[in-house]
Amino acid sequence: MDYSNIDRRSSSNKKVVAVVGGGLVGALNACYFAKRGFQVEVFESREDIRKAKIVKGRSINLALSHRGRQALKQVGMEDKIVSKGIPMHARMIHSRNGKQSAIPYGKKGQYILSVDRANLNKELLSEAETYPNTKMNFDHKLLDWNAETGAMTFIGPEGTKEEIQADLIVGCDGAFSAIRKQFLRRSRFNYSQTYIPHGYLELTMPPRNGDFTMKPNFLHIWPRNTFMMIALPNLDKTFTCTLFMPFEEFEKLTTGDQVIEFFEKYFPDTIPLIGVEALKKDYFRLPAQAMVSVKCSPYHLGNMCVLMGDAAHAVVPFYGQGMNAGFEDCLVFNEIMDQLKEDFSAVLPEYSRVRVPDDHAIADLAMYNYVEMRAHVNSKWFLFRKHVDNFLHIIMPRTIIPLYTMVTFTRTRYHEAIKRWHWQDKVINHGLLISATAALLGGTYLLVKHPPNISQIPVDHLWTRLQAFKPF
Ligand code: FAD
Ligand code: EGU
Repeated sequence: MDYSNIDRRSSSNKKVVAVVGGGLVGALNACYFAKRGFQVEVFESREDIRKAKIVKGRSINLALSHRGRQALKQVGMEDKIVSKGIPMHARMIHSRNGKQSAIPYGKKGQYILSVDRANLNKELLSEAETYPNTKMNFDHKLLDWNAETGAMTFIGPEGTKEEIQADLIVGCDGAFSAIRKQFLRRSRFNYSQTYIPHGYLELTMPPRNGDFTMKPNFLHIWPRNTFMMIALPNLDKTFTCTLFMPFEEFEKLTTGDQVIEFFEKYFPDTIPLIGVEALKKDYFRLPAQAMVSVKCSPYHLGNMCVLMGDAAHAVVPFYGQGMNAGFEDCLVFNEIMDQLKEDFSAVLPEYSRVRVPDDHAIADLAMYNYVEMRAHVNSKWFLFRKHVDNFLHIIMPRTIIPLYTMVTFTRTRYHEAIKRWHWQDKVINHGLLISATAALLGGTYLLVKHPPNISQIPVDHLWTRLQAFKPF
């Protein structure tokens, strides 16, 4: 086998950064390191998606919110991405009887964006390539690397092995990270992964007469406890629906007719919008996909390697934060690079110290929301909870801020958001306790002050009633 040995370390005065994985986080990271003047090499196992005919991704569109936008802004990409996103100002809750209710995300300027994953990835790769100090290596799959020497082994386009060295390895190779494998062999590295019993399946709602079939500027939700569907709009006026349900339920539906029967029961309003024949076909196009939650720590290995994005923290998608958190990783790392003057031996441990608690917090929140939605969130409950949250926020705007608001529309550190949420719960419970006590005391006072005249009820009447009461 042809074995090329290329040491790409510090040939010039700037260090070489190898970004492994050219997905969303890898491509954004390439921009960050290139902007700082490093020699950036991106290694991506797939072919260049800008040239690919069929793009098989994990989901077609994603919700982009404040954290992700801030990270894009830092490399000058916010406007470009936002201009191709579709604002979603509210959720649209679909009840089983077909009733729809909108619940705004916040005030007028508070909206999230539906963005196309493939387009976002392409734009970020092209942006990274505008820097002369970036080199893209597609069709390069990392096989393994040596944590002692830092040497990485890739399988190149012709099936040849290439060994490559860099000054810093940035592992952005997703939930099943090959870079992370070497971390697992180290002492004092913590790792856990959990597959949830649910899978997901994507279905497309085509346009009708050249227009959207549902209102476009909403995140459409069909909450049905263990079954749930979500739909996000696309620029081509389609919606991508994502059906979440337990794998064992997916397995029960084996024929087109069973699928229609199932949809008639749970999502009847979507059948004419997807189309009976399309639904029967689309449903079986791909098997349901699994969802995994991965937590680990630390995120660095010596002064040589660091993990970001799903490679560091795969989260279940029930907060719409996976990519946003991954993008914020890049932003936080960049802030620390400024503070510690690009000294990797100081930056890497500091990044782990700062970022682990926050990424673990969003992993926990997403899992908590999954459990919560599955346990008792139908459309009535969802509407009720959001109204209560919004009401409390309106009467105490500075004291009570809904959790999703802190997560989605601020850069409040995720772990601080959880703390504040617990604190708010206490405030609300104290408020309820005080109200209840006040009601009790007030009631007692009124009873003492104005005692009701019991003698008005005739005693013999009571006696007859008691005698007539025969429990057996
Ligand atoms: P990936 O996107 O997985 O990219 C990893 C890249 O590394 C890929 O290009 C892969 O080909 C490459 N790679 C892998 N192994 C190797 C190797 N050995 N050598 C070289 N390259 C390699 N997040 C949100 O913020 N909002 C949402 O609305 C949202 N919705 C979601 C819905 C669903 C159904 C799912 C499953 C996820 C959702 N997410 C969402 C999460 C989001 O998809 C991920 O967090 C995001 O894609 C992570 O980006 P990444 O670059 O870290 O990993
Ligand atoms: C799941 C899959 C509504 C895209 C969480 C809300 C999601 C997304 C919510 C997917 C829900 C759930 C929030 C946003 C967003 C809500 C959020 C979830 C985008 C708490 C493409 N979630 N998602 N919460 O508040 O903060 O609207 O696949 F149904 S965006 Cl599960 Cl804000």
